[in-house]
Amino acid sequence: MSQEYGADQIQILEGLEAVRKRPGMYIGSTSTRGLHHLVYEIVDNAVDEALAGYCDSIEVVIHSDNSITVVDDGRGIPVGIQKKAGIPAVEVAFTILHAGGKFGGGGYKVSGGLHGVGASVVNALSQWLEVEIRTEGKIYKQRYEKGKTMYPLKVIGDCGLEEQGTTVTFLPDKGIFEETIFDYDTLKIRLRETAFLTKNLRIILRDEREESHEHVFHYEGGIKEFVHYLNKGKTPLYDQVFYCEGTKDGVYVEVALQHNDSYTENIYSFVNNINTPEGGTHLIGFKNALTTTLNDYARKNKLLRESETNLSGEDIREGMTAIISVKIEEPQFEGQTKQKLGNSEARGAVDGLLREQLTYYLEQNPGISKTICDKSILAQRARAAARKARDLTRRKTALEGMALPGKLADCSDKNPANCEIYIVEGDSAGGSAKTARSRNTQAILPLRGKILNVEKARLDKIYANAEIRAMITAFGTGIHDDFDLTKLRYHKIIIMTDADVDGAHISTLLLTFLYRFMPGLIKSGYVYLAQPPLYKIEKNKRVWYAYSDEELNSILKEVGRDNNNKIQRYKGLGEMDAEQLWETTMDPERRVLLRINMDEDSQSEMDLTFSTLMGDQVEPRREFIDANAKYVQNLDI
Ligand code: 1YM
Repeated sequence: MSQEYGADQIQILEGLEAVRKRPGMYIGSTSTRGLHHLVYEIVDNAVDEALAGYCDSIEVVIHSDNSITVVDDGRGIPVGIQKKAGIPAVEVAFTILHAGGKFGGGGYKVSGGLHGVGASVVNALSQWLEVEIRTEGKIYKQRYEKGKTMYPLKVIGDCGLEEQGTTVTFLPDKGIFEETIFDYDTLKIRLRETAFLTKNLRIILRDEREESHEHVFHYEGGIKEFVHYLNKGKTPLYDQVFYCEGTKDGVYVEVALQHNDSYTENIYSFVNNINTPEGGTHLIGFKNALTTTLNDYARKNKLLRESETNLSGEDIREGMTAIISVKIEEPQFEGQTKQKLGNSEARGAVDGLLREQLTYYLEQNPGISKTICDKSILAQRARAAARKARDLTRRKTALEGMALPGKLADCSDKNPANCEIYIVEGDSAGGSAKTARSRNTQAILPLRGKILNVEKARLDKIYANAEIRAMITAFGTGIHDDFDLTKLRYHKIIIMTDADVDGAHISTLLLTFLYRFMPGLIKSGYVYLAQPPLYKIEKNKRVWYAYSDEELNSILKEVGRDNNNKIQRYKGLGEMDAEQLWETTMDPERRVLLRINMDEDSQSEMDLTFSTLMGDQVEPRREFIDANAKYVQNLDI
């Protein structure tokens, strides 16, 4: 071994050692989110190969020991010696940090969060990793343990000349991750999205653990089918999804959109298949073109009179589902979280292409165009009414000096970090809760009956709704553009409803409202569900509470099933007296709270969940509830 080679090796190990020391810096976290990111990193390399036009099938397998295999049918990672490092390119890719920058030209380099350092990071964080490459009639193999090369790349057999591709198998390091069990549904959602974004690519996901599953994702229509899928639970206003694609200034652009009869806008933008939740230049180009083109069309065809003001972008986007996907050679990501596209050429490319193609589409489909314009004009009127209602609320609160809602029993402590607010269904439960609470830190806001379903109401109605206004003023944060998390008056917002179907429905309505109008509360982890017990068991003056049927059975087993038992099934919170409510559901020392999480990796799926649960189509909702029955029981949304 030459001196230089030794020095290089040391440098390599130091590189990967840094990843093992600070895994969070490279994959975001060591929670299950980070764990799943390992799979995405390897899959992304295969997707890059598909985008470059060499691979059309990717298979992902979860093995029974929770190791993962990813197989593609691309060219295979190069096995030739890389001059600078003196080792095969594949070994460079897996053992040298920042070796992600691909060699050779052509195609689009996906450089999202990790800027292509994916393979080496996954290797560093795996107990072991094996790579197999099929190329030019030979099968090559190399194994690493915790990032260290176990033997030089070797040939382990022959294969057909046409048989080519890469297989990577790895086992995440238990010493690094808090959790090493993969969740099938999490991978399913992400891989489905990837397949939608890569027309014609076939992605197969298979689970070899106890409950074996398999899904195949293959969409010839790409993002057009994605829009269709996202509008599944809704009523589209016209059948045909608008779709266009093209390349301008080196930027490949695809846009798909369709309106439905709801009032929410669902727009997702992607750069090289990476979600850009904060948007950026491509999204600005999209919004510009959409607003200008529709206003031009509406004026030209006298759908908008001269005396009337232009439609705003928001009016046109009401009830619209859209995907904007661009592929670009050297994406620049900006903003604090690096999730915002900065390349100025993307703006012009999307704007130009969409203007051209949408104008043509509107002219060819006058029926659809009129539907879109009519909907936008209605939205414009409703928005004017909503503005009035909102200004009124603002002025009122200003006049009354931020008067808190009359029904609110506030707490005396004014430090938000110590304070919690219980949103309680019904006056009677509200009454018990007010008696039961610890006045110092617990506030109670009783709501009457079912709150408004915000998925089915326009803004003006939402702002006019008394229960919703009560929540907005009690929280103190404001809403929408005025939302300010620092003004939040309670760091725990606890939804407390009956443990029955109606209660679950009310919780869902409340969560939908919070998700759509104050997502910041959920993202920051301030929203909780209280868990009232289902049963009270009494025997010889001793009392137990059970929060599920299983718990009831195990308590009965323990105390003995005989005539001395008194079992009471609680139908509602109102049946509990204040003391029982305190003991079981409100006492911070004894209660169980479910914190509501938001999976930031699959925002489109989260939107779909809410619109399916709260939308107006019965069939998709039933399918959803059937498919998720085991989760719904826990209400762990
Ligand atoms: C299951 C994971 O990594 N496939 C894959 C990776 C590469 C190539 C093909 C590839 C890329 C290029 C040329 C190029 C990578 N190569 C490298 C590096 N599947 C998986 N398939 N030839 C083959 O980009 O020019 C890194 S990834 F750097 F070694 F070339």
